[in-house]
Amino acid sequence: PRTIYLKDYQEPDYWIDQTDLTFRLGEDYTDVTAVLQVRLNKNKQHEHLPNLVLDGTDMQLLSVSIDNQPLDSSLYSLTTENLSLPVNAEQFTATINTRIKPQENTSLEGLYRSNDMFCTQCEAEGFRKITYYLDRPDVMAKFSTTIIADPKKYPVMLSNGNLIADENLDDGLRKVKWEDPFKKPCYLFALVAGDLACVDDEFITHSGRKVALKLFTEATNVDKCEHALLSLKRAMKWDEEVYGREYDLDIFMIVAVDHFNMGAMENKGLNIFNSSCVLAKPETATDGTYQRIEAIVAHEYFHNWSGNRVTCRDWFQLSLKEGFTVFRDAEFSADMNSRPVKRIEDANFLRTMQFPEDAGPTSHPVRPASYIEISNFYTLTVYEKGAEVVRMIHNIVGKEGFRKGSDLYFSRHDGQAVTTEDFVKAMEEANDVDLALFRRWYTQSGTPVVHVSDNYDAANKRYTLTVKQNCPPTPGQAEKVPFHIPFAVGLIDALGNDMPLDEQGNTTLVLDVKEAEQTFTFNNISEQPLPSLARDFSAPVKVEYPYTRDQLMFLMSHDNDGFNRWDAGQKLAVDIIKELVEQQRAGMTLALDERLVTAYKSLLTGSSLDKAMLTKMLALPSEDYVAEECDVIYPLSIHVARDFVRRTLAVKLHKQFKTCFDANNTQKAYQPTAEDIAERSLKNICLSYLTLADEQGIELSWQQYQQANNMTDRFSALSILENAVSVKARDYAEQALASFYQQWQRDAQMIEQWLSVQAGGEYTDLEKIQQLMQHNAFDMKNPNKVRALIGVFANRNKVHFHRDDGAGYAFLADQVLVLNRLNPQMASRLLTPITRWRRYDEMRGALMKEQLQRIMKEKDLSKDVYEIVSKSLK
Ligand code: BAL
Ligand code: ZN
Repeated sequence: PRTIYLKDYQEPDYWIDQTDLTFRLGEDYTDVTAVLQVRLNKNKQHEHLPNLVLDGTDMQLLSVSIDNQPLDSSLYSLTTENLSLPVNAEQFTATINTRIKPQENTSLEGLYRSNDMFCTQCEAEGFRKITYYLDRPDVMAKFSTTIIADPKKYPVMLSNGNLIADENLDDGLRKVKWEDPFKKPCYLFALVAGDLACVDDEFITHSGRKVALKLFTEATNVDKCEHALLSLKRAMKWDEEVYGREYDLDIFMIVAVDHFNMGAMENKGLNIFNSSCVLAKPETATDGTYQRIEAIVAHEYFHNWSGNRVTCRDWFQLSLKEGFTVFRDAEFSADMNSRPVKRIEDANFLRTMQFPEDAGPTSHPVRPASYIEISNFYTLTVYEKGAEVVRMIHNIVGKEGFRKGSDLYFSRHDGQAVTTEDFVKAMEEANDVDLALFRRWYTQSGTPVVHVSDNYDAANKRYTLTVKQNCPPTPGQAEKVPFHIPFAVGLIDALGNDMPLDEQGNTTLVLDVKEAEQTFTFNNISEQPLPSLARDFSAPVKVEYPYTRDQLMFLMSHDNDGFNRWDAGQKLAVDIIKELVEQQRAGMTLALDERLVTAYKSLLTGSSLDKAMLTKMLALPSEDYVAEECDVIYPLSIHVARDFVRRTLAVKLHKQFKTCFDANNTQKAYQPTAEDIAERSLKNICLSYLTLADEQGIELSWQQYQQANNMTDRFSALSILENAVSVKARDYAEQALASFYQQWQRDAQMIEQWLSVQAGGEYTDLEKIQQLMQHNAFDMKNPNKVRALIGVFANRNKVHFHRDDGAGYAFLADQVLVLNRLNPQMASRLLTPITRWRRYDEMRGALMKEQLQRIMKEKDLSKDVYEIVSKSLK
């Protein structure tokens, strides 16, 4: 397969100004007519008129004409990837008729079927499975879409923009026409047709325009639309207030689809959502689902400006829209919920999931320099690290400066396809700052490590921090130059108070770290302070400072920065769990440092933290995060060590957990408000500890499972029981799973939950997973089901996936090979856990590598899988 390089980017030879599409949707095949108004790109030098080379795969070409003159097949050339047409005018109309088979399209790219409906997914390169086209984001055209179909089967027929015609044809078919007044790249095209119910709402924009909001779903789900519509209206208002961005069409539609590779897609005026990211009601959705929906609905809506009105020049610029939009949705969620808790969740996710990506074989910069398959670059680096890079700019220029920069960016580039460089330039020019060094965040991969040492000169009341940065080598980048790191620090005195750091009395200063080594001096520091470093996770870096365990306990109860207060607890717990891992590996009896018990006890009894924050503080670092902090990963030892800590805390602090549980077990009517979500999460974390302690805890969980008035409590209880060890708990878990299935078997999202709670269950072995794959509930062609069963097993079920004989890895490789043919995007994503083989103990590493080598031998490997496997073996 061919590698595509950013350095080779060139403008296209032709532009397309207008694209008129007609779809005849049929049960066996669909015919597509594309009428393209094509114009020579005069920005480029041409000695003669080049051929028009269009992208297209997996379809049958029926006919082509240029300016209404049919073109004989001897005059054009056709390969499996391109159609090349001769050109003899600078402007012309190309009409292309193709036939496609959405019914057979299991890749879920292009036009495909989900249950009984037609739907599309065109980003990044799915449009080329619909018709021959210049399938690249810098070609922006105005689109119209005509859909002709049987109105009995497909009473709802949607596309981008406004409905401008609707007529019944003589042959019993119906024809509708949609027109999108905004020019767009083809990746934002969408079509939906099906028997769908609609829930209506409206939003009045800041300038007084009425926008019709419509959420389409299967009729059985109309009672699950309220939260998404509420979230949408909040997002529309927030974007007006915070960014001055008003919605631009008179209609905004969302469609829920069961078969979807991603979470959702921001097609202009017609967002398509994975049903699991949009549908919710209290009986079936957990608090986590409610919050995810709020964030994703907002994310897709925000793309209308950051992505659609201003789009990407090429796919190397993906983070231009994704990093920026993730930053926007994170700020929205922070405003709607608890800001420090949102920050903790995002930073924790980045450190646990993106740091390993950045240190692994597929590590790449936020703006990659090359790819084989662009679908492989919808990564945590492009999205989440990209958002951190935007956040750092926000931190450097401040809130108002950032708004000036975004205003300039949107006004300067409205209607254009641009680059991350254009974004940085707008921020720079609007604020008169120099971001020259800062740009390295876009081009260098890897996670910088910041080593901090300090010195206190009591005689001169002077405190110095010496900051050294380095970034480990990553594929293709052996040597790095220093990053510009906004490094927020505070100094804490012996009583736990923040010390003033400058004449204005500021207690947090953002240090501009730009060199490999720098020393910062603080004057008038009256006593030896304890530093609080990278406050609010001010940069996506690892910070090394030799805190003692006692100092970490002090920070846990005194740091004024919410993120660092939480992180002190994480550091303490990681340190202790790593010590236990060593004890376990040496065959010693495990002994827990009592200080962790003391720290947890004071959290449960003496702290003034709000409930959301307290819940975060009570959660131990995940096994994945501990693994990320280990030089060599021994997954089973980590599991045993962490489990030992949980059990010990559960027994020693039983009384405190019970008191906290009772205080928060208020049995209110369900509401997904931030306050109630926090209360439930605190109650349920206490319940998980209580269940570890004794049989009474197990009874309490069983009782909660049966009596809960909402899915958050019910599912927490189920998940706790599913992972509890006693005979009684196993019995309750069996009963709960059976009744859960009985009750919810017709609800797709519930079945995904049912599969995932089992897949991650400590007592679900590989054989049970294989049985579940044969269950009616499972469907290899549905990505949500694949993620829920196989994905959760490989990523979360450490005990059974990493079993000594390597059968877990072989199983995963088998599934990747099946999906390689059905849905390559899913196949390559599923591979992730074994691509990190170098991080594991020698035995496991070798077993994982063996499976990668086996996959590599497969004859018809998709570009998606080939790219990931070949990079992992390099
Ligand atoms: N653009 C793909 C889905 C998303 O990031 O919104
Ligand atoms: Zn996005």
